Amino acid sequence: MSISLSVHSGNSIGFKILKYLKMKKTLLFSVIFIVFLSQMGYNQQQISLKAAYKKDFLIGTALGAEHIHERNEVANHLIKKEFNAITPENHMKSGLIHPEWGRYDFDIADKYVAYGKKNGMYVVGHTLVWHSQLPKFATQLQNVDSIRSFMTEHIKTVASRYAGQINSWDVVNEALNEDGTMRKSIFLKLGEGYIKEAFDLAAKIDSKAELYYNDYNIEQPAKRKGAIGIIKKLQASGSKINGVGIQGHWSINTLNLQEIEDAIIEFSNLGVKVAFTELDLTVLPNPWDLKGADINQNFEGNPQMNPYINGLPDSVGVVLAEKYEQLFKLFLKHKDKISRVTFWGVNDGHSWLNGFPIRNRTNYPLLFDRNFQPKLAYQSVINLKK
Ligand code: 9MR
Repeated sequence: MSISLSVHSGNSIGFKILKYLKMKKTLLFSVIFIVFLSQMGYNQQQISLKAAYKKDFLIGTALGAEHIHERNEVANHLIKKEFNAITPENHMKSGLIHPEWGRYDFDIADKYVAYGKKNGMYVVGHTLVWHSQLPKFATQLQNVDSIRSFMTEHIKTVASRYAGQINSWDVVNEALNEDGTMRKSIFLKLGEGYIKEAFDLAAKIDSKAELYYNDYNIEQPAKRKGAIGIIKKLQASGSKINGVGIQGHWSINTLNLQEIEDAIIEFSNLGVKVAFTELDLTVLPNPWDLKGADINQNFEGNPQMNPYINGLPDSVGVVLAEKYEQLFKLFLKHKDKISRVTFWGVNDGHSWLNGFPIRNRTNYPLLFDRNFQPKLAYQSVINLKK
């Protein structure tokens, strides 16, 4: 700024103007400096889960219809900033995508796949064969031929529609009982070989997609043994299986790191990748943790079972952060075996755990709160990489 004023005395008008302009100049520099500082702060916030863990494994989230439709700008920004992998929480399940025999509703699934592609994300297909969330007509099928034709037509139609666009399919979901035996689902009426049939068909239709077996509690020894059996049988018969998905629906009260580590090692020893596909940590009491509680008892509305309706106490937030830190430390220790860690939901408000196993509760199982703000648990996961 050039100032050309003749200054005659300290009290002259010219001097006052000069003083004023100098003040303005100082003010301008101060403003520039503050903007610079806040820009630095903003840049620091550019840290994200996906950037922090870039060299280790993918970091994913499950998307509901509201996210796929990009209805909430804040949620949308957060998803793109933090995650590089996505799973459709519900909209590729047969009950939604295949509501009637021969009729498919691909609308939201198409948008989901397009969203992943547009944002350069790893796109998971969830799931081709699952006993739950079946369309009503499928639950009524009785004879083996119609069950087989439902399963094969479903896989053919859905997998071929997205062939080349899905990075990995959860081909079969939750085929096991807790003791490691096969779950008596409608698919088991086809014999245990239905798993091989499903994997082989998926491999034939979409040769590019990685194929996973996905289940919960398979870190626990008995069920893990069952999952190892499934993987070994597929491998022995020449089927393609790339990975196993340990869902990771755990609790801050009962998290068992030793079992998780044993499972990572044992699955990886079979030559398959290990993914944590549906991670969340409930902070609420579970009916089955209460000795003597009747599981069929209706706990809805019971304040003892829903203690944090007005917010998560700091002390519990700290425990949640510690548990997440321990888990991610373990994941990092075995990063050579782990392909992806996906959270089951974007933020606490969205989590299925607000409605299960007791309806209408206020749970806090994820890294982002109901206002999409990172929690202490987020910091603890990020800090491991600093
Ligand atoms: O989070 C999903 C919830 O919105 C659905 O109501 C529920 C229906 O069974 O499925 C939930 O997701 C499940 C996932 O697809 C498979 N593993 C267990 C998940 C939690 O139930």
